[in-house]
Amino acid sequence: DSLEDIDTDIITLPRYITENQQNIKDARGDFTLVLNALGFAFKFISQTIRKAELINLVGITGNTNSTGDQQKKLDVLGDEIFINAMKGSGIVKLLVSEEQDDLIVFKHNDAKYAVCCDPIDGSSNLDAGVSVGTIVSIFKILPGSTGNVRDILRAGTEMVASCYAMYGASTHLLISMGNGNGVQGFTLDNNLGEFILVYPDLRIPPQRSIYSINEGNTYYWSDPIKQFVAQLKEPQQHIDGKPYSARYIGSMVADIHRTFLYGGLFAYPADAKNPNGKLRLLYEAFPMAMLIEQAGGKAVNDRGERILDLKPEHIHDKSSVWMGSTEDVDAYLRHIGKL
Ligand code: P6P
Repeated sequence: DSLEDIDTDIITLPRYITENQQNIKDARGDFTLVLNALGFAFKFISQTIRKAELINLVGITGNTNSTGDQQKKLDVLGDEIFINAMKGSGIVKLLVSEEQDDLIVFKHNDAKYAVCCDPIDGSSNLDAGVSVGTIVSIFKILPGSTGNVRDILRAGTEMVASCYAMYGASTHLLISMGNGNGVQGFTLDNNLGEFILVYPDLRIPPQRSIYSINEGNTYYWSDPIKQFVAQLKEPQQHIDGKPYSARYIGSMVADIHRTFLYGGLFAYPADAKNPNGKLRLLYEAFPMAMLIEQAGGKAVNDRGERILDLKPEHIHDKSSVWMGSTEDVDAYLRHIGKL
């Protein structure tokens, strides 16, 4: 593009925080440190994934790397990157990771935040070149706490922020910096090494006839869920007279990202194999529910309870989820008599 087309007034993630710190709690210092550490972790994981994909391609030709060492599983790498970035921030007291059985408490004395994450969600899809992501929820530790499980076994409404990075053709970051601050969408400019604001105050469409669910589980669903999904396939008289369209990627970040941009309904119900659902509350359902709600959508479980009102008993607790455009989630709530 020609020189005069260059936008010289771009809003980077650090600039966004600085310009909006009056309504972002703690943004005068500590919170900014956490967000900068998150930004670094996402950039590092993004670069590692692209490098790993390249290595895999080399691997296919039968060459091995110089030392011939076994390439670490990418989700272990992503987890190490994330743990070191949070430890290095100096302001995160404890960390819950999908990859770690127990929570990790850092030695920092005046650290104030608890971070829960799925470092590379959907990693099983990587070899197929499907977009994967990192999902993060952030709590402030309780007053006087020295960092323990009580800081995060709380209702989702007590989160101070949530975000996800999606490693697709580009690396996208959607973030909610506290209740009422909406959702901001950034895209990583690899040359600058900065996340640039591209979707200020992102709003999810109120309705879209797209449903996103793994129908391979149909046999194991309860009858009300079987009936609800079956009727999505019939002409929708009250909307446009057409049936819903099916879109399922099997990588939560990719399915939710599409739901943000196009609208529709994403669901992972409980079934006979997963009686509490498959998705984890602290680092999948909670952060996505906060983002969806802050963008004007809805997020409930099979019983129609608001996800953010739930409270985990263990750090890896699961929940069923129905989330996305309000009118489509409401169709489910009406079906189960909750609306
Ligand atoms: P299924 C990926 O493993 C994951 O945790 C989410 O990213 C995704 O939404 C879900 O599981 C897919 O599960 O059973 O449909 O393959």
